[in-house]
Amino acid sequence: MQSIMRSTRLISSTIRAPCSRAMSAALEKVHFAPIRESTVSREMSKRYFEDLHRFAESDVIITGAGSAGLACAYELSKHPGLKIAIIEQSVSPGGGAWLGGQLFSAMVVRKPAHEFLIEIGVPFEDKGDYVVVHHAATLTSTLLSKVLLTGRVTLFNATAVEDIVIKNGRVAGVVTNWAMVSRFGHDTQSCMDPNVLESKILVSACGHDGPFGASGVKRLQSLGLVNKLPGMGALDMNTAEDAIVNNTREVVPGMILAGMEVAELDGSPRMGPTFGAMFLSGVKAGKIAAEAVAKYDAGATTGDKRVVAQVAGL
Ligand code: AHZ
Repeated sequence: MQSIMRSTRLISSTIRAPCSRAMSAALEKVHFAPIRESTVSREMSKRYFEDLHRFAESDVIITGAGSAGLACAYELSKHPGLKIAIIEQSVSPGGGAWLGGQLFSAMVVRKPAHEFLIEIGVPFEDKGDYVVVHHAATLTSTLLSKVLLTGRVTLFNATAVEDIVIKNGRVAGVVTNWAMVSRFGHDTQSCMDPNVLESKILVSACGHDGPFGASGVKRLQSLGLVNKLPGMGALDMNTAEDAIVNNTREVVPGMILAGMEVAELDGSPRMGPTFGAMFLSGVKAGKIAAEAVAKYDAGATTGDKRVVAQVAGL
């Protein structure tokens, strides 16, 4: 009851004010201010390339803007000094969080993850042990706007992470390409060299196995940095969510896993259409990442000789 009241208050507080006088006047006879086509082009490309230039050295890079990656970015955006970039292969960030299960619109979130919804201001219906967000899109659109409007997180969408950088015994960045090139380009041209972004910490939140999914842990396996990659186990909601959050961790120096990639690596069960673990895993990954950057900046971070040896095939 309390939460329904809370959600009613939230909805009524977002009801739009009537059209301003200036807007009403502008609509009477529309005539846009003039602009040159080249100006539009320069405004876009200048900003994009300034961002790329800036994030060539980042504090934290997050691969994947699904529910876990976005929750991680939200947590990290609380740290004003951090340079945070999200790399998302799809044009539309949000991963699987635009809908609940089987393309139904409601999203079920088990407690205690409802605390995340309260923190970001998403209304829900309280059902006792769990809560229901009437349309998953309210969660994803709210989370995205919270993350991007801080100005502390930059999103590179339509860009895929193709590989990781390993230097001095730790993960030190990502190798990227336009997603269209990663997906369709490599077989059509002899050379499609990528770009590189360095980072102090990488959070891999690529979701479970699929066309791009689980690409972080799959690369760790091909480099011999994890022994086995069992893939997520069969569905069991009651064990899956605890396991993913509790096992969210730095798996290799410099690289933290969040969301379903944790289950891919551990072989722990999937949870299907309940999203609480994704939020809490993302938040936990954000906290681990912020601490790891502070350690890195204090010069207290060391690499692992075994990582270097493994990658070099020694
Ligand atoms: O496009 C992917 C998606 O938006 C993106 N991504 C994956 N590989 C990438 C790469 N470069 C750039 N190499 C990449 N982007 O990562 C995002 C993953 O989001 P997701 O929603 O698929 O994963 P999640 O772990 O955040 O949330 C999983 C939600 C699921 S799956 C599931 C089940 O199957 O049981 N249950 C839940 C709640």
